[in-house]
Amino acid sequence: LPVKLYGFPFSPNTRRVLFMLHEVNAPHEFVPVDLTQGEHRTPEYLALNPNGRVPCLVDQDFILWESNAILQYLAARFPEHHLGGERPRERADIACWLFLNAAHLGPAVAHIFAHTMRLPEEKRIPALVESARAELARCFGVLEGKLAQSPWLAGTNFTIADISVAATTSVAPMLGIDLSPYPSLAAWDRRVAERPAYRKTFA
Ligand SMILES: N[C@@H](CCC(=O)N[C@@H](CS)C(=O)NCC(=O)O)C(=O)O
Repeated sequence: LPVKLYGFPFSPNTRRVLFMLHEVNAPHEFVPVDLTQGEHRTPEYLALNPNGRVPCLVDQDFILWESNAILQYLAARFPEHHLGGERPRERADIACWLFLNAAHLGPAVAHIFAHTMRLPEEKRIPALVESARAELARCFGVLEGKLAQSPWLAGTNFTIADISVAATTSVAPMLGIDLSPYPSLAAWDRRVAERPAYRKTFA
């Protein structure tokens, strides 16, 4: 049976999971949740994801939210694609990038988006944008350091670490964020974007 992905097409957190579903060729059904209409706050949706955010994955009787947890689940469910790491240290390295993304990079991007585009002008807080930009620059420096040494975040193999972080960096152009001061990161971003699964996701 196909898995169901509840999500909003323009959300990077949703796209992270769509990218993964395409990578592993998982039969899936996309169920749109329109954030602009508050569909993520309906009782029906909150019964699936009490945290009221997208995405949410439903695999028959199993419900899972938090996009990075979903990536780990799909990597384990489709092990033949080797996207979740094999050995304990490789898995731990991958988790490190997933957490960096969930805790630092993703929220910084979300703050910039909210306080430059999404919120009405009177609710925007410029100081938040400034600190989010500083946080993003710091994280980009960390990513640059790693990607100057290896082609992918977890080393020699493309993994869910790359899928996760690339979904976040994909919104950089829309937010006017330039990756070119980070040449290895920019080259990695282009490398990820050449993957057929990425093209399907971001078409
Ligand atoms: N850490 C969560 C973040 C999910 C998230 O914040 N999703 C946004 C869309 S990109 C959302 O649902 N926003 C609706 C809201 O905050 O009300 C994940 O990785 O799944």
